[in-house]
Amino acid sequence: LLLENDLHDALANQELFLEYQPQLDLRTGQIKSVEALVRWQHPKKGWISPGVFIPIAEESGLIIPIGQWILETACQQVKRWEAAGLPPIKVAVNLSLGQLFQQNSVEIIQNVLEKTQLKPKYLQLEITESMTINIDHMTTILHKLKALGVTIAVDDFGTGYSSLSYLKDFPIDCLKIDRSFVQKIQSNSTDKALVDMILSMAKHLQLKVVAEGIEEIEQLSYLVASQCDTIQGFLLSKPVSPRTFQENYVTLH
Ligand code: G
Ligand code: G
Ligand code: MN
Ligand code: NA
Repeated sequence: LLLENDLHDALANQELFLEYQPQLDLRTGQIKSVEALVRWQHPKKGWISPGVFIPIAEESGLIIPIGQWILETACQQVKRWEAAGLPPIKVAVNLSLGQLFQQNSVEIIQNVLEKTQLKPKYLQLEITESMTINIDHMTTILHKLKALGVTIAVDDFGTGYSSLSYLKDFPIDCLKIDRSFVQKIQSNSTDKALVDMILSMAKHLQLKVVAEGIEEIEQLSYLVASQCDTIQGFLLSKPVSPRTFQENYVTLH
């Protein structure tokens, strides 16, 4: 409850900020996208993990203003990089269930795109399998979002307990293979089989795949050989500030 009170002030006090983790397009060898990740520098308690405060934000309803701020800041940042001379970068933003199921969620996202003047194709929204609890409602919302021109990714794919049948209903563009599978490609034959299965299924369903949590060169080599589309992980870069991304971008190309 104490942390909830602090979180309430965090937005106004500018204690929240975004970092961006680059994603490497394996076909072109270029950085064409980033994932936005929220951080909280608490004035007294120091760095607090989103793994801790996002659930608090979700339970308290603070995820609505915080989520809106995240979305707007991320879209604005892409425009800033563009103004600084970088080629177009797509930004992936994590959405919480409460954000998507709030009244007018689609209009709110549309307004952010209009306000920031970001072309919708440069925004990817990340949902999770846990959001499949109300398939009908979710399907309606996702189709409206797709109509705006944004793309949809399923985050942490394979870790939920949901049936795969939502893949028939949801207009999904991309699967993000959870890092728990990727990190054991070398050591665990079940994890390797699951990664192979996801890649094969995605190909048949014409979905893009982002493999997350790549930390070792062997994992990268395997994913290149398996024709995975995109990778994200500490091997390439940890999440960084907008300035660091911009400065390193030139070096990486
Ligand atoms: O960045 P890190 O690995 O510490 O993130 C921990 C968790 O917090 C992850 O599950 C991640 O999806 C979530 N998270 C990070 N940034 C955001 C955000 O902007 N919005 C939401 N809803 N979740 C986020
Ligand atoms: O749940 P979600 O996939 O949105 O969470 C992304 C989180 O994963 C980020 O907080 C980021 O810090 C973390 N992450 C990104 N790359 C790696 C990696 O290579 N290894 C580990 N352990 N974590 C990573
Ligand atoms: Mn994510
Ligand atoms: Na993930």
